[in-house]
Amino acid sequence: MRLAVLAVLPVLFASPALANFSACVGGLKDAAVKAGVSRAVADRALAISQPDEKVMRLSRAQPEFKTPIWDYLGFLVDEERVEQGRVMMRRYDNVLRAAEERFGVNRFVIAAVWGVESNFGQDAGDNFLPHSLATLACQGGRRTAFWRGELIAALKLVTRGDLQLNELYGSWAGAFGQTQFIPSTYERLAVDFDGDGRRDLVKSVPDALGSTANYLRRAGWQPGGSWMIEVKVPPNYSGPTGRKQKAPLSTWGSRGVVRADGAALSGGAQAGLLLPSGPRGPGFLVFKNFDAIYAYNQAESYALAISHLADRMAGLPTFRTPWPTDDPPLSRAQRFELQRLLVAAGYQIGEPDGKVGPLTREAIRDAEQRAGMPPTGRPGMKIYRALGGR
Ligand SMILES: [Ca+2]
Repeated sequence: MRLAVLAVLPVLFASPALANFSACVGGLKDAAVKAGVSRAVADRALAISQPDEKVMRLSRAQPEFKTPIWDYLGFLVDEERVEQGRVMMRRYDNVLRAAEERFGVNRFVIAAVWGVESNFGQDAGDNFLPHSLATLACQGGRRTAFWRGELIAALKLVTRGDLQLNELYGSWAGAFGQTQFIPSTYERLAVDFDGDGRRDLVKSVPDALGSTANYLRRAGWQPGGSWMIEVKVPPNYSGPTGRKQKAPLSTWGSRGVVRADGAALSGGAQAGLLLPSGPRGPGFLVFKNFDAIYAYNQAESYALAISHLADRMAGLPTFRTPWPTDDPPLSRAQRFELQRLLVAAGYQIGEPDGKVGPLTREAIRDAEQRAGMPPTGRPGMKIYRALGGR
């Protein structure tokens, strides 16, 4: 029984902070009710006496590792996802075509967003949103109002009947459902595409796909337009680059840029040039539709992944120009196998899950040194092979 008493002590010491947290949560409930959330929903959602430690840790973590673009893309656009995407596109062919018809957005791009955001609905996150968002809203800082707004938006979805409270599970930062919308985006842009009267982006694939198409259309998607083409630039190219530095394809042609297969560029379509790994790596001309994809997650690497996955599912090949690295990226299956090999070699990195975090990186660094390689911490092909991966 002594143990039980000891275990209570830290709670007693921390009680002023917990009292503040309870007061803050009480304030959130009142604000939610004032905004139209039912008292019953607010009370049930926010029956929480202390902040979620995991969410606090994740919200404060600084990215300790700059992921090379080829690792990022290797993870998101591997053969497994391309294959699975083709299967899912066949299964939901009618829905995807209907969404393409109604919103004008290319169905391969809609499916690619679905595939990257939730692995086609299989991995939408397991954090209970009201608790995550209350934790974030009550820890102070400049984004307090944002988190409070997202919490209230989430509870409104329940009050209105779009979702059940026990369906509000997602990422620690509030993105959830098959499209990983944050609640305010859900409120604004989700559509009921299966016609059952509810906007359910958690369980309804048609609602999720229709909502993704609606989002992209509202973000400026131009029906029938391209999103990205792979190109080559002259080896010493030093001209304009950047998504926003758009020029007609014919102008890019006059600057020495050609399609990746060597064909000339012509025509007046406006595009910007991305060289994510410099002039020696693959280059991309990106169009206004790429910007619509960019809006989904505010990152060019993300928009590249969606664009490329869409192209791959549509039957286009991998990039013609290789990335400028002699240590190619691993697929998800290979990352899983790499972790298994590290465990077999005695590293304590937990159960292999294919997700490369700090523990795995540290083990890779150590294994690299033991193999006489420079310690990078990257899950690349060299250390994979050195540990016996095939
Ligand atoms: Ca529905």
